Amino acid sequence: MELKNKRALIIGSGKSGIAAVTLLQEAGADPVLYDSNEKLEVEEIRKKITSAGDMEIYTGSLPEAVESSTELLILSPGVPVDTPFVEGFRKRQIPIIGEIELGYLLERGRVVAITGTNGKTTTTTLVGEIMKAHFNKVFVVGNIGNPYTLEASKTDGNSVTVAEISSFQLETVDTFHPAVSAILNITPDHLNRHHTMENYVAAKEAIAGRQTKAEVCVLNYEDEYLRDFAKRCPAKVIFFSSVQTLEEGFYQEGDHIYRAENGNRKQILNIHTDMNLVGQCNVENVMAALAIAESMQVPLEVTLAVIKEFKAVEHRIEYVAEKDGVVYYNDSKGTNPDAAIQGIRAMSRPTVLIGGGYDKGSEYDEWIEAFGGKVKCLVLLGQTREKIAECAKKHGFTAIRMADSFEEAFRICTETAESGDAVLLSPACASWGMFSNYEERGRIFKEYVNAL
Ligand code: UMA
Repeated sequence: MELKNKRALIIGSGKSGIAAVTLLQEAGADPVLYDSNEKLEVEEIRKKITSAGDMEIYTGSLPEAVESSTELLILSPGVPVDTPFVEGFRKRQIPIIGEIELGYLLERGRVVAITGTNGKTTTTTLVGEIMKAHFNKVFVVGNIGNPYTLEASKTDGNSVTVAEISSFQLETVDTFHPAVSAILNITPDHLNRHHTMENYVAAKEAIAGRQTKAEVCVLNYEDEYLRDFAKRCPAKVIFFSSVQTLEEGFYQEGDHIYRAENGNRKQILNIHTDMNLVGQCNVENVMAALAIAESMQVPLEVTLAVIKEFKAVEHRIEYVAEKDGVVYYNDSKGTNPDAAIQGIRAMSRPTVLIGGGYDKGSEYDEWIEAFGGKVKCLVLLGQTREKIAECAKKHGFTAIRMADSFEEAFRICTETAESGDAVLLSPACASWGMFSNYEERGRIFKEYVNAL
């Protein structure tokens, strides 16, 4: 796609939108930035863009003349693709792309792309470290918080880009074509945005949409959606499984991960002595990373050395501190029930759990069932607190306390937890509405803990 002289309208003035401005300017396009939030000040947004000059920036409503002169629409990940506003552009056949596609237009090297409902950030970070140990020029981008558009123009024939990609971002890809892709798992999430599970699954599958049999797509054998997708996946599939022995692929058996290939099996690592990461979800993330690294021809000893050193990512079942015999864990990244199930499973002590937040249309039954006698008190807050409380009572769990603020929730935890217990922030909900993002929620939690 030619960007030169194109009048490109960027929707959203968050991280993604701001980064898109610079890329478009460098490519010779004429970017216009728009944010539908009327409370935002144009001049405040301008300050965030070093090269803004007198470029057009609008908030609240968009002048008709800007809409009609737009030749390319760039959506931030948080902008739903089916709003009447976006539909208007689609009807006029204006190309609509997102951050990942825009970055990819300038990509010169090889791309590894990782998606999945859970484990994306850990796997992307780990794969990024592995690639950095073997290749000279590596970029880690995408949903992880570093927009692709910030790095894409620095890529070259020898570089490797490792991209964490959300379902939101996959709705707006077109020519995006990774050398290696991975879908870690698919469980219900973001259904308020995608409306149906079919749409959500289709968005995830788009990661491999342009791949060929000469390229690799890494899939979780234990995920029914993904086992089904393997039948029609255009790339060569490498499976991993934490449950059963595979004839081909990576699998966990007992305390070890094995690689089975062409009738041979090789022991790769011990999940206790060769890994710092804990929990079944992390064994899966490591297997996906092993498959990706192998597909990128990284020597196994390089990959194993990185895995051995790798520690948990911030906000993902992160140990914070022990205070008066109570251990505090920050799992703010547990933004949906499935991720939060992994959080609770990783606890080995009686746990006071903070849950609730923004309503993404999730169901909480499986999460509550996963408490398994381990949760001594569930402290609820946010938009979803009543819905979760009702669900918990339906499952016979009544040790619930309601909090009107995060601070109050934390105070209830400190009053309830006794020496030998754990306090876990793993809310099963997004942070939006109370915080700007899950990172802020996690940081504040850690501040409260450290202030004890
Ligand atoms: N906005 C509009 N119109 C709309 C909707 C939003 O103008 O219809 C404006 C808002 O007023 C706001 C701006 O868009 O000012 C926000 O854009 P955004 O929500 O896309 O946020 P960014 O700061 O650009 O961050 C995005 C991703 N955010 C989302 O997907 C919601 C970040 O993922 C990502 O790190 C960043 O781009 C760089 O790629 C965050 C996330 O929560 C971590 N992701 C979800 C998840 O992991 O579950 C998918």
